[in-house]
Amino acid sequence: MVGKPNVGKSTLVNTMLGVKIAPISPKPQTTRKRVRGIHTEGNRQIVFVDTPGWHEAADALSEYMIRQITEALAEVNLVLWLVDLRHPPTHEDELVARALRPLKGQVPIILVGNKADAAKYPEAAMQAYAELLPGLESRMISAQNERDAKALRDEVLALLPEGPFFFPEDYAKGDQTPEEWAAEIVREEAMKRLKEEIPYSIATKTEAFELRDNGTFYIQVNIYVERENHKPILIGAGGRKLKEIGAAARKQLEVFLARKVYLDLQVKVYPNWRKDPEALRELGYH
Ligand code: GDP
Ligand code: K
Ligand code: MG
Repeated sequence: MVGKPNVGKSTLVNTMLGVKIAPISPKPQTTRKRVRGIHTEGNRQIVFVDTPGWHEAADALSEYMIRQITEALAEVNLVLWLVDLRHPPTHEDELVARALRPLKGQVPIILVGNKADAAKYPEAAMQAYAELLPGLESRMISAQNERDAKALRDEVLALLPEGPFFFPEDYAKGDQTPEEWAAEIVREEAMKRLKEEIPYSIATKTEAFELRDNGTFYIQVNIYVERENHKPILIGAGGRKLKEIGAAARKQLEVFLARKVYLDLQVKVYPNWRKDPEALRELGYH
């Protein structure tokens, strides 16, 4: 699953799997690492790989993100290239097309025009995208529409080569640990509620994840900001913003874990972590 930021890659993976395994938000660069989503159906299995959006690298974090995409492209049997039908192609779509050119003829590449539900001129947009890398099969869909996602999933199943399962039949649908997932959900809910540069400069890390005797989970997640003056923005007046983030994340985690969750969020400063390879490793981007 590749494409520029915000075209709906994570949404499509989630709809295809029927459960949420990747965070979604209206902000670009919500997805930072590649995430696998596993769909098993009888004797067939698809391992979807959701990737960050392609963009011009600006710091160590975005270099990491681009590497996540190129590494994913090197390991897959099929590419779904997502584009946003509401708008004509931009420079970032051209970057994706350029990255996919060497794969043409090596693996099937399907050009997927997404957000058809909200597009004014979907045919014209599709035409313009198709010209970036001519000769591809193409589809128009809405990633939020279950029927569209399932039809595309069936097409993918038909195009994949035969081989052994990569994951056991009873493996969970996502390949992230519960600790990673808790951190991702907190980051998603925080990103949705932050503005300007701050959503991109936060990182989250789960520090504790325990099942207590009373049957509830205690989960402690740190939220890192790059600068001291970002802290009050994240916390909000009277702690309101942080409370909102915590309540929304807790709700998602309770659905995921089917248990009551006590979520403890702590805000910390980690100066310029996005530029520091050592910090990236520490925060789980390695
Ligand atoms: P990604 O960055 O490519 O992974 O995109 P996301 O899956 O995070 O989605 C970005 C935004 O587009 C979110 O606000 C989604 O709700 C929205 N979105 C995704 N798919 C569709 C769609 O088919 N139609 C519409 N109208 N919005 C969509
Ligand atoms: K996004
Ligand atoms: Mg995404």
